[in-house]
Amino acid sequence: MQEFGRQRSAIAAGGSSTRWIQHNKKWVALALTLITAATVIPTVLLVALRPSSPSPSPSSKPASQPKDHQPGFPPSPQDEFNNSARANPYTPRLSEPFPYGDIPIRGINLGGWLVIEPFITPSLFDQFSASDKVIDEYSLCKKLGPKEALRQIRDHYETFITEEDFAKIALMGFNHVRIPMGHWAIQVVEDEPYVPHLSWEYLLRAIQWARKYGLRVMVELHTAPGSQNGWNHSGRYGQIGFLNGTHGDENANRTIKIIETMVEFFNKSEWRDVVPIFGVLNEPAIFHIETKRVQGWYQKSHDAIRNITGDNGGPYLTYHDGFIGLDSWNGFFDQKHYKRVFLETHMYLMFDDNIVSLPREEQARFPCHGWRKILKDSMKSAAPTMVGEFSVATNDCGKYLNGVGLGTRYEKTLHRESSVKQLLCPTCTCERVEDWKNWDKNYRQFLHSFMEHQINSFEASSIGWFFWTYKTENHINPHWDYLLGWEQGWAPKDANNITYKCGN
Ligand SMILES: *[C@@H]1O[C@H](CO)[C@@H](O)[C@H](O)[C@H]1NC(C)=O
Ligand SMILES: *[C@@H]1O[C@H](CO)[C@@H](O)[C@H](O)[C@H]1NC(C)=O
Ligand SMILES: *[C@@H]1O[C@H](CO)[C@@H](O)[C@H](O)[C@H]1NC(C)=O
Ligand SMILES: *[C@@H]1O[C@H](CO)[C@@H](O)[C@H](O)[C@H]1NC(C)=O
Ligand SMILES: *[C@@H]1O[C@H](CO)[C@@H](O)[C@H](O)[C@H]1NC(C)=O
Ligand SMILES: *[C@@H]1O[C@H](CO)[C@@H](O)[C@H](O)[C@H]1NC(C)=O
Ligand SMILES: CC(=O)N[C@H]1CO[C@H](CO)[C@@H](O)[C@@H]1O
Repeated sequence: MQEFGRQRSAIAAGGSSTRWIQHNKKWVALALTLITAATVIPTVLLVALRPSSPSPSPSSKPASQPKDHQPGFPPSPQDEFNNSARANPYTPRLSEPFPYGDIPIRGINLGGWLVIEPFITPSLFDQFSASDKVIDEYSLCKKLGPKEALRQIRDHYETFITEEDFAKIALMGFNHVRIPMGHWAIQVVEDEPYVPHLSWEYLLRAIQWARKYGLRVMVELHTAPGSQNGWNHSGRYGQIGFLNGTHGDENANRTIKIIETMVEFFNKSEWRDVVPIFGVLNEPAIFHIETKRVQGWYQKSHDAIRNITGDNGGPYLTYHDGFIGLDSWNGFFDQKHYKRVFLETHMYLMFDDNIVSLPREEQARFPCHGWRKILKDSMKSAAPTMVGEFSVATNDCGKYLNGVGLGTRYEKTLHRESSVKQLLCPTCTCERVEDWKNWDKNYRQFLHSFMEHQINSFEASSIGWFFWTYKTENHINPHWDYLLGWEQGWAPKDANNITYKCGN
């Protein structure tokens, strides 16, 4: 269904955005313990990760921390690891176990924050012209150089998501937040230009905010060294270098080391309750890599993680279906060996030509039968299954979704290897479809029903869902922007209380 996966990216031109949000006035009052948690622990970890390092030095601060950096960690008056908060009355306190399978995961992705995507924050890419070929986080950092990349990316981390957003996310009725991470949070090699380590500090800051509002966090590795899918959101667009090519095995081994470091950190009692799920690797493009090799790597990474946490400890692990169809995983996750593992899938309608051209009424109800059935089958025959990403897009018109100059499936102008397509429908046009201010009542109602039918269907047939994504810069891609939908009324005011249900 989603076999072409997401291919989002951008070249852009003109303009830039400055967002200053006053949110860190209270930072001065912070206890040293917090700074220890957020700075020294990762430093120790990062130092410890280096195989040659004889003894970690807890006093060294990461070089990436500039003098004027003012961490806006949430003030926690008594105990910075206080897990007594709950997100809402339907959700157990963080200190209690979350009953996966009984209470659905109701989650939101923080896309485009600690892993940058042109599709979500075009302004970072708008400073260049197409000829600069700045197309992903790799080329962005390389073009800017270490000093300027650090400045711009720190500014982005600092402003794009703040404590206010976590307060809002709790208010919206969510119980989980999925946070995509780049491998550069832990480690960069040789000539990789990514800003190292800094995103780890912001991740911990975010987890502390989540803790304050009773939200559980799924930390998720969105990029592998070498790239696991060749898409812009893997950090680097182009060839797949994970389990493929000359350095394929080396990159795969490195990815396991990075995962081990992350999991070992979150295995500690201070973090365990607020990070109950770990996404091992986002969207490996298994249709381009040998299935057996990826499955072998899934097993190896699983065993390495459980070697650290024990079979019954540590976070739940999610493994992505790799676009080969959920039923390809039937029998793979043998319950004796794979304890506490979820199969993750991403449900996008607009990458499938056949569904894109259905009438709206049928699109809105599609999740109720098509997706519901394959999820139910997967729950029965593969593993507890989770929808890690979905949106309300019904076409691929979104700005830079496929990449500038690449066209769209919707208008039948997308350039890709797979030959000429039939015109999808006589009236399919991308013109003004993203102009949300002019969407009429009927279209808004369609979006509302499409959104809630998905939610209802996922809850009836899987262990839960995460919308992709919380926000896009200046609502540039409105079908992907939950915050906009929440403000405008096509996302539920309270995710625990929806209006449109599938019926039976
Ligand atoms: C923990 O947080 C709760 C609110 O979530 C608060 O009522 C309680 O006083 C806090 N306990 C400590 C020891 O800080
Ligand atoms: C796999 O690696 C080879 C060698 O580096 C490369 O030519 C090929 O394009 C890669 N495959 C994909 C799908 O990126
Ligand atoms: C990757 O790790 C395995 C052990 O799990 C080892 O046998 C293999 O030689 C390593 N490959 C590379 C290229 O480092
Ligand atoms: C588990 O840990 C032991 C001891 O540290 C090590 O020898 C073994 O190779 C590890 N197994 C995996 C799958 O990482
Ligand atoms: C991880 O946590 C479990 C308890 O949940 C514990 O048994 C195990 O020793 C921990 N692993 C490490 C490396 O600390
Ligand atoms: C659910 O939402 C409806 C309006 O859509 C409202 O009337 C009702 O009070 C809400 N129920 C709860 C439990 O919040
Ligand atoms: C800016 C841009 O479009 N970058 C790349 C993102 O990915 C697409 C394909 O998925 C490439 O063609 C683009 O060049």
